Amino acid sequence: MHSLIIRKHYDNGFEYIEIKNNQAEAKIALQGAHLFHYKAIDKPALLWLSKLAYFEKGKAIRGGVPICFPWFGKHKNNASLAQHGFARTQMWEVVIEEEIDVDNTHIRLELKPNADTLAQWPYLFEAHLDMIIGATLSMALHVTNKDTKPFVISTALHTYFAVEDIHTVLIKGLENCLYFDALKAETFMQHKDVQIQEEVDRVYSNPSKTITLLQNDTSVQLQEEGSSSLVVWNPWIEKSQAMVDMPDDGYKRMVCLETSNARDDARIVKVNESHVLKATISQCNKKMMTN
Ligand code: TA6
Repeated sequence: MHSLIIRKHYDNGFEYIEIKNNQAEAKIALQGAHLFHYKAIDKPALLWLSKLAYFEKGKAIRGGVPICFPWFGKHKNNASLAQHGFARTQMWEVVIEEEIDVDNTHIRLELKPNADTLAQWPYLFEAHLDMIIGATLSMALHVTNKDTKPFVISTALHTYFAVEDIHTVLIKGLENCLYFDALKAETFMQHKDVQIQEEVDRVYSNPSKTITLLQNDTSVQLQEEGSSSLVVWNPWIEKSQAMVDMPDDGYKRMVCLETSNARDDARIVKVNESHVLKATISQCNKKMMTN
C-alpha cells in the first residue's frame, strides 16, 4: 500500500491530515502541528487523547503531542499569555507531504511570525516540525533565528503516552538525575526507576539519552536529541477533575514524558542559527525484548 495522505476536517471546519502507510497511521491537526493520533501496525495506540479534548480554533488539544514554543510553562513576565506559548494554537502550514517509502511518510509543518505572535514575542523566527510516521515515530522541532538579535526559547514535545494502568507504569532512565518538583518548588535526586502513585510534575535534568516506559508486557523507548531536560507529568485525581477537557479518571490511562528545553535547559538561538529538539519513539513488547 502506498502512503495515504488525506486532508480532512471536522464538522466545525477544524482541519487535520490523516496518514496511513504499511507501518502506521496518524492524524495531525494543522492548528499547532499537533499530532493527536499515532498507531503502529500490531501495536496499541501510542498516544493518549482525552475523549473530552477540544478540536476548536484557539484551544489546545488535550492529548497527543502539543508543541510548547517559544516558552515552556507559564510566561515569565506576563501571566496573561497562554501557558506553553502560542505554537499550539497557531495555524501551521503544511509545506512537505511525502512518501519516503511504503513504510514511512514525512510531513513538515511550518510556523512563521504574524501580528499575533509578534505581539506576544517580538522576534522574527522560522519554525518547522518534521514528523516521520512509520514503525518508529520521529518528531523534530527546528527553530531558526531570522532576527537581528539573539533570542532564548524554552520548548517541549509534550507527549501524552497512553498507558493501560498508571499504577503499573515504570519509567527507566531517570535514576541518579536531579529533578525540580514543580509541586514543591524544590529540587530532589531520583534514586530509582520512576513510578507514578500521586500527582507528578517534574523537570528532570540530564536524563539518559533513552527513556523507557515499561508496563506489563509493553515497552516504549523515547530517544532525545537537542534536549537535556525531560518533563514527567501526571495530574492525578484532583487536577483531572479540575480540567474541563479531561475525564475525572483520565489520569489512570496517561503519562506525559516530554522531551524539552525546560527551565535551566532553555536555549539561546543566535542570529541565523537554529536549534533542533527531536524525539524518536519506538514500541516493542517485552517478549520481543527478551529474545
Ligand atoms: O507537563 C507539565 C505542565 O507544565 C504541567 O504543569 C501542566 O500544566 C501540564 O503542563 C499541562 O499544561 P496545559 O497548559 O496543557 O494544561
